[in-house]
Amino acid sequence: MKVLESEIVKAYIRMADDGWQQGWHERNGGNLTYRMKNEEVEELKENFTPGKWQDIGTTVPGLAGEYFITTGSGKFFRNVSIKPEDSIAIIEIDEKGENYRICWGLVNGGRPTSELPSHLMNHEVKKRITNGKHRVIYHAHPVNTIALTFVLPLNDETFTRELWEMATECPVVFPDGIGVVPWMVPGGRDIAVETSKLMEKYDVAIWAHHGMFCSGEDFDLTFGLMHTVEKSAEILVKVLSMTDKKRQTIQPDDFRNLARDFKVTLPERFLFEK
Ligand code: 2HA
Ligand code: ZN
Repeated sequence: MKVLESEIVKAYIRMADDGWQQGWHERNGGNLTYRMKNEEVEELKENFTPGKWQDIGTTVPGLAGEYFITTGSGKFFRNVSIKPEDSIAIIEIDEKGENYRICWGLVNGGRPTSELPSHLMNHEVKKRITNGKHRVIYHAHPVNTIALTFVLPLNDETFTRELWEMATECPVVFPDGIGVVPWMVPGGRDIAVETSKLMEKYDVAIWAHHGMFCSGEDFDLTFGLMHTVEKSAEILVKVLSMTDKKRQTIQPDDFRNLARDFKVTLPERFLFEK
């Protein structure tokens, strides 16, 4: 089967385009990676022309032998649906988890996303703790979430609680909460280590003054998670633009009642009295 005819590649391209249409991917902002299933690799393998092994920039032994679909470094989400062969790639990880090679795509040259270390370290954590269920890591630059990193204290408790309060569905969609990484230089191993530590606990990590990372089982759930967090952030930006004091909001006991009826566990550390 041709790569661009496969359902999983079509779904990947659709998600990239959805992100572009949301306004989360100015220029070359953001990146998307998907850990392929064996059967998806098998059906496309006849198209692969593996290039040279290259250093990942970190070590991910838990991902040895895995294949990923990834956006290219410096490529624009705007172009993914129009010229996918130029914008995205399928890469293979070596047996030690130290190197990758391009098997398909990036036909005009280039490398996988500049955030490959963060993506792969997040995938390694999520593959382990979800028994392989999570396959998608998504990084975008959504405006309202970024705006909040200039006004809220940069800690997990504040971001989780404030965003939970903005929409009743939020604690059900991200019951484990949200992690926050202080400003760091992007692209390297250090920020990847900090982000992957948060991914041990959460499916969402916010990078201060930069953007957001989400992890999920499939494209719908991961896109939906980013969308829900960003919409909640938009409501909070509007509320804070009107007043610094909410007249009424969802209270800790309301969250406990919601948790009981919706059968989710909400950690008590987010249900503090204010
Ligand atoms: O340009 O978003 O974090 C891609 C990025 C870097
Ligand atoms: Zn970014």
